[in-house]
Amino acid sequence: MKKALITGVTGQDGSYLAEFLLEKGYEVHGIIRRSSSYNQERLEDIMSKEEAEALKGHQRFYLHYGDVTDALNITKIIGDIRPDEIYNLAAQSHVRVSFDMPGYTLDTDAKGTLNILEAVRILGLSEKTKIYQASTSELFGKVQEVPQKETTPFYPRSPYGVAKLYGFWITKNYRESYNMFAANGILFNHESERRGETFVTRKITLAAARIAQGKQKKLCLGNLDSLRDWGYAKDYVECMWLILQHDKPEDFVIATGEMHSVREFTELAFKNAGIELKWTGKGIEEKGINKKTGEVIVEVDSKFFRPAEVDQLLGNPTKAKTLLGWNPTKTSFNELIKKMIISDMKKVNNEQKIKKSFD
Ligand code: NAP
Ligand code: F7E
Repeated sequence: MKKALITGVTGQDGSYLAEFLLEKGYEVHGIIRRSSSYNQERLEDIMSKEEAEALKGHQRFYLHYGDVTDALNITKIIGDIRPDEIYNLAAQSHVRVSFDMPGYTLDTDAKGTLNILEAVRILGLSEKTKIYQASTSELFGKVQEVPQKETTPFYPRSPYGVAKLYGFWITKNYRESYNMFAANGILFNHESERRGETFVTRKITLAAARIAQGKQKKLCLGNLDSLRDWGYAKDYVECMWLILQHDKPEDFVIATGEMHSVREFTELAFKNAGIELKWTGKGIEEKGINKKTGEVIVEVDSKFFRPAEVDQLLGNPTKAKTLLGWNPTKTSFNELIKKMIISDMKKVNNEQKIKKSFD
């Protein structure tokens, strides 16, 4: 049985990847941070299935306390497990927050990656353990070419992007220096029902569901003109695995090849929640109005603007399609929004029920 170790297992991608690898028959180990509040919500499906399996003596999912900034702890965990594959997904992954916490973002996203590579090397696991590094389209930042592919020069625009740039190059450097199977997936934005609530897509789908159910009056957003290549997270974790199954370690752009604006995402999300929007005004004065009621339900607030913005991202997934046989458009843009809205409509509805039972 192959063993995989996932850092960032409590996150959006980590939880989907753990499910995917368990389905493939792996023994899966995840690193979780000690927290004063509950942080395993996204793992609940796995945990309930695993509880039953553990009772039958078939446990295949294990959690370990750790933090990628703690090199000793990471080395101990890797040494104990001796995994066949490591997926390094742990990160301070919020671009806006990286401007507020550049030092912490550096420690986790850059030094954390080094800690994993170095642990594998000093433990003598370089020939056994393959490493996947969660690189990002934020490396392209102020884009030097449209669409972006594996050879497009990088120009990161945030402390997050710059820290991830180190992660990218140190992964490549360990591959070239020590002959390790270490590969970067340069993933463009990918979203889902499990997306963190402060990323723009989830912020929009949750607000649309709340506004549709009369639980919120207004949604305030930043740059509506921003353009992103948005895919579905569940499709993207398959690619992480495919990258490590390829016959040699290489870096891959993972994207849909389609680009949409934040405005377009907002419009479609509200439409799926049963509200038709019309736009008036320009720039900071732009507003989204409920066509039926005339109420202003979307506004622009400059507090969501970034010190430096990435205006547009569009990936070219040809290499992944050709060499890995990956299908970038398994879930369309419309389907992605529909899935998120259906899930958030249910969530908001349940919130009401839960609240009522306490009244
Ligand atoms: P996410 O939901 O924010 O999850 C991040 C995970 O990292 C969480 O499990 C978090 O733990 C953990 N973490 C944070 N700091 C840590 C530390 N110091 N030590 C150990 N664990 C730590 O992110 P995601 O969307 O799943 O993304 C997964 C990875 O892909 C990240 O590296 C991200 O930068 C990268 N990426 C994401 C996208 C995207 O569009 N989603 C695109 C390209 C690249 P807690 O739950 O305890 O906070
Ligand atoms: O912003 C604009 C914002 O925070 C997308 C991370 O997973 O993908 C993600 O980074 C765009 C930006 O994601 C709001 O200015 C407008 O242009 O959802 P986001 P991101 O910054 O693209 C990359 C690939 C990663 O690697 C990261 O880990 O939307 N925007 N209004 C807003 N963004 C937010 N968050 N909130 C707003 O109100």
